[in-house]
Amino acid sequence: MKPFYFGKSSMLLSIMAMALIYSLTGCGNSTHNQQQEGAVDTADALVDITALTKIADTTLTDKKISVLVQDSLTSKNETIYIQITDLEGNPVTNTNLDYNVIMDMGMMSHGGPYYPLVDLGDGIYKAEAVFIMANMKDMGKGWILNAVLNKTDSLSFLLPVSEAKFARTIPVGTKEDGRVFVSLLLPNEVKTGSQTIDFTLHKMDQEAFPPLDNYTVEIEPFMPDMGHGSPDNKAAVSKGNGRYSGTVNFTMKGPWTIKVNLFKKGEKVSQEELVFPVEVK
Ligand SMILES: [Cu+2]
Repeated sequence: MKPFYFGKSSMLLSIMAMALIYSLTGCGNSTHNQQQEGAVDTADALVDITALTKIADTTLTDKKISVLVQDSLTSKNETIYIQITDLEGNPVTNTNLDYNVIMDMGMMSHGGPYYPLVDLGDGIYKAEAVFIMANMKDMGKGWILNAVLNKTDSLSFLLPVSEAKFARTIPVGTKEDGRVFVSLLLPNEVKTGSQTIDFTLHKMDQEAFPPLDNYTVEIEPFMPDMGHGSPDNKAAVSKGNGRYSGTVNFTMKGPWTIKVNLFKKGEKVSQEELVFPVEVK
C-alpha cells in the first residue's frame, strides 16, 4: 500500500481516508475504544493553566468543566487539559473522571490512540490523544472528547482538529503489527543543537489503538537543500506505553527533514521511510 497521509482536504482523499479507515477498523459505527494502562506521568505537573486556550466548556448544576489546549489542536499527538471548578471558579478535586476520543465522520465513526488521564491536582486533568486525521468539512461532527464525571454525568466536547502544518502523525505498514501510527512529538520549529526527540507508536487493533513497545525508531536528520545530515544522533528507544525517546542533532539553521524507519531485532520492519519536516531556527 502506498503511504497515506490522513486528513488532506480534497474530496478524493477524504473518500479514500474514509474507505481506508472503514476497511481497517472493519466496523461502521463503533465508538468503542480501549484505554491503556499507563504509569503516572508527572513531567508537566506544573502546567500554567492561565497560559492555555479554552476550546470548549459546559456547566452542570454545581460544576463547570472546561477543555483547554496549548494553542489549538492539529492532526498529531496532542495534550488536552480538563479543568473542573465550582460555579465560582474554585477548583473541584476528588472527582472521578474518565474519557475517550472518537471521530464522527457522518457515515461512520472511529477512535484513535489515547492515554489514561493524569490527575495534576487542583481539579486539572491531563489527557493525551493522537488525532490520526483532521476534522473534515461536511463530514460528521469530527473529533469528540467524551467524558464521564463521577460515573454519572456524561459530557461531550467537540474538538476543532485542523490539519497539522508539518506531518507529525504518519501511518506506516509493518511486518508484524499491520498499520502503525508513528507520531513525532517535536514542535514545528526547534533550535539548533543536540536535543531529545520523542515519538509515540500505536497500532490499530479492531477499534482499539494499543501502544507498541519493542521497536527501535531509527532517525536520520537531513538538510535537503544542502544534501547533508548530522553526527551524534541516537535512535529513539522504548520507554514503555508506546513512548520512545532518542537524541537528534541539528547542526545549522534552516529546513530539515527527519527520515524515520522502524526496526525490530536489528531488522527494518517498516515498509516505507517516513519523512517529518522540521524548521530549525
Ligand atoms: Cu476520521
